[in-house]
Amino acid sequence: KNGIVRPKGYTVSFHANSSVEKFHFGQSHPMKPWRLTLTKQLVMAYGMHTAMDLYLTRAATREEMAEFHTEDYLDFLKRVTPNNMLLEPRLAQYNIGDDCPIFDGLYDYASLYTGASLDAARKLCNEQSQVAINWSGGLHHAKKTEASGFCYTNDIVLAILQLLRYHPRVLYIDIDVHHGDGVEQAFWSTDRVMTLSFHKYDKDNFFPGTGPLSSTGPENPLNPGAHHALNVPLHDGIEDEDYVWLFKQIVEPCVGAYQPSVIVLQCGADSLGCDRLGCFNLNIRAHGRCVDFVKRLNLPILVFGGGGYTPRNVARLWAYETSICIGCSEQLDEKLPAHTPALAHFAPDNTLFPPLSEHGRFENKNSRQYLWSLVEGIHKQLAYLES
Ligand code: VJV
Ligand code: CA
Ligand code: ZN
Repeated sequence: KNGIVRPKGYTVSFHANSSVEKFHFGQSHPMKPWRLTLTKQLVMAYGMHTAMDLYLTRAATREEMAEFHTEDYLDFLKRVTPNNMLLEPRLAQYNIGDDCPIFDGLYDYASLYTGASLDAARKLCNEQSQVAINWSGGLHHAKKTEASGFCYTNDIVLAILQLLRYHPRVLYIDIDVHHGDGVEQAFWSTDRVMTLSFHKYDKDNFFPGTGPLSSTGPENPLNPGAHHALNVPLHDGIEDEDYVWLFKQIVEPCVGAYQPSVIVLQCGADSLGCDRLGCFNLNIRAHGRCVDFVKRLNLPILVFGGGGYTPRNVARLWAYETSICIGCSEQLDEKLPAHTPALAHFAPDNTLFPPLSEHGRFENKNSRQYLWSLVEGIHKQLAYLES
C-alpha cells in the first residue's frame, strides 16, 4: 500500500495514548495537547505507522512517579480539582498559577504522558526498540515537589531513572527553546547522566532564567557531577546554518568524551521560527537535521516532544522527525497528503516545510564570534572529563 519499508534489526517504536490529547489547560493557555492529534494525523496520513511498532501506553502508576516526585506532591496532584482548589492551602508551594493551572483531569494527564515515556524507556532497555518515540513527553521543567513551566511531572527524569538500571551513562540533549532546568537539577550531582541544553538565555527576561555557559555542575571538583551539566545559552534569532553547525560542533565531542550508551533527545518545537513563545528563526528541516545527526550516532535513542506553541508547525515538525527516526524522510512528499484529516490547519500552502524564518520576527543577535566562544567553552568543560 505504501513504499515505506522497515530495515531489518532496527525497530522504531511509537508510544502514545490518545487520551492525553483531550485535556485543556484553559482558555488561551499556550500549551495545547490537541497538537498531538494533529501530529498523529500527519504521521498516519504519510503511512509512517506501518513502519513502526505502535504501543498504546497505560498511565504511570503512583509508585512509578514516586521514584522522583514526593508523596506529598503526588497526593496534591491527585486530590486537587478546579472545584476544591480554593480550599487548598498549598497552591503557591506547588507553584500552581497561570503557567501551571489546575484543570479537569490534571493527574490523569500527567500520569498518561509519563506512562508513555516509561514505556518507551523500557522498550529501549530490553532492546525491543532502537528508537522509542513519545511526542506527548519531554516536560523538562517539573521538579521533585513542584510544577513549573506547563510541566507537572518530569517524565524525562523518570525515564532516565529507568534507563540507568541498564545503562551506565545517559546523554540528555534538549533543543527546546527553554532551558531543561528540571532534568539538569535532578542529575546535577551524578556523572551517570550528562545534560546538554541549547536555549534562549536571558536571566531576567526569559523563562526559566537559568542555564548560562558557566553552569556546568557542582563547584566541588570531588562531586562526581562536576562538569556533567552543559549549557548553550543563545540570543534571539539564531538561524538554520548556525544552529546546525553549533549543534554538531558540540554534540560530537560530547559523545566522544562521555561515551554514552544511550541518548535521550528532547525535541521541543518552540525553537522553530514563528512559534508563539519562542524567539529563534529555525526551519523544520534544520531542527530535523539535529535529530538526524543524533540518529546517525547509532546509539539507542529515546525521543520526546516538549514545547511547541504553533500547533500546525509542531505537527509538521514531529511528523517529519518521526520520518527521520524511521529513515524514510527522503520518501515524504513535501505536499501534505490530500487525505490528511485536518488539512485546513495547514492551508493555504499545505506543505511540510513552510518558510518559518522569512518574516524575520527576530533579528539574529548571535554573532559568529559569540557562537565560537560557546563551542570553546563547551570544549573546555569536556577536557575535564578526559583527566
Ligand atoms: O515566563 C514565565 C513566567 C511568568 C509568570 C506567569 N505568567 C503567566 C507568564 C510570565 C514568569 N513563564 C513561561 C513558561 C514557559 C514554559 C515553557 C515550557 C516548555 O516549552 O519549555 C516545555 C513544555 C511563559 N512564557 C509564556 C507564558 N508563560 C504564558 C503563559 C500563559 C499565557 C501566555 C503566556 C498562561 C495562561 C495564559 N496565557 C492564558
Ligand atoms: Ca533547551
Ligand atoms: Zn519550551
